Amino acid sequence: MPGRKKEWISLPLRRAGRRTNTALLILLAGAFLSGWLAFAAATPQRSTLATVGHGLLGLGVVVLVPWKSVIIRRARLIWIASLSLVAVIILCLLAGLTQVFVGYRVFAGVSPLQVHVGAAIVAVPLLLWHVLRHRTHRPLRRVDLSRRNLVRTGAFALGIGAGYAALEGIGSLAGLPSAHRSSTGSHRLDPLTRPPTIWLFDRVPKLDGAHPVEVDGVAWTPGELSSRSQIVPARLDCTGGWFVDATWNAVPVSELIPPDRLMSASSLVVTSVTGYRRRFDPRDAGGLWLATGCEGRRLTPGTGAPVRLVASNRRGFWWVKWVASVELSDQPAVAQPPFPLQ
Ligand SMILES: Nc1nc2c(c(=O)[nH]1)N[C@H]1C(S)=C(S)[C@@H](COP(=O)(O)O)O[C@H]1N2
Ligand SMILES: [Mo]
Repeated sequence: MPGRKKEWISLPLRRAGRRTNTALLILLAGAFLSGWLAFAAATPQRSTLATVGHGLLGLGVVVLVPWKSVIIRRARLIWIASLSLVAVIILCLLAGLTQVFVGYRVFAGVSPLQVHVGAAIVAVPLLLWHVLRHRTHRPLRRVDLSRRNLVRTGAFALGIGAGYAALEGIGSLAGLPSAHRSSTGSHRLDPLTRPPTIWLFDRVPKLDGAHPVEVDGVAWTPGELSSRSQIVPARLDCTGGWFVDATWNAVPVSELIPPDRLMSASSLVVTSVTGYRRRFDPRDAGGLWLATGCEGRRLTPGTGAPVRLVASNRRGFWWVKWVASVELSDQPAVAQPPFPLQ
């Protein structure tokens, strides 16, 4: 009996209401925060945790779509800003799913992950406005902590976990790119053909191949660095959604600075000729290298020639290209914006 079946499906949806909205608000805030953390985390291990959490929270938003649709259909008045919010969140979810299941592709100059992040940033003011508009609604009530509601919340969380596992399973059975992504969610590219990546507004500078690098007051030519270099395998994992495993021809920074000077500093600042810079904890100097080559070839102008930083265990934006100087500083390593601003 089709009528009955419809009733059976719509029964749980009748509960759509305040708790759906509260759950969505928590999920969206959590997704934004975990996405931010996944990028900001200094090491891949931490960003893996944040990435998995981010996926679960995002899936939670998808699961609530039927309930939220009921609420939207019931509304007497819908503001354009609220409709825009819906559109932007749908775009954000689709771009995120594309990134995971289709892989790293650039469509019309932008990657799915750039669309995902851009949509999330646009969603913030719209969501704030939407929440302020409806501020008379109390998001939480005592009944939310009733046993029955806690069980429902637990079932919801389990459902999301099961959905996540199912999607991963389908991805690997179907051999989709999701099955081969790294634990940070990035897809593999070829180290020799990857296109050069600019963080935000930086530019590839015109540099002489002999441009020296000043390390703690001592000038080194690329030739001198190259003659002291070793072969170092390291993964460059860009927050743009791709990674390369490559061997780098590089000199450990810790070999160029006396250990006692290094250890008495509060941080180590690596600055590009363009002004782009990152500040590191001196205890992490063992993972920092000055590279003049990649896969046995000299660096190309776009990928940091003549000298770029290899920051093993750090996401791509820490790998300063076109290094001008490596300096010791008495400011702590946290004294910098979490992300470069150029
Ligand atoms: N000076 C400078 N260094 C930079 C960047 C930049 O824009 N300017 N981009 C960073 C980012 S986001 C990444 S992922 C890597 C990319 O290195 P590649 O172009 O060699 O692949 O360089 C990093 N180093
Ligand atoms: Mo990056």
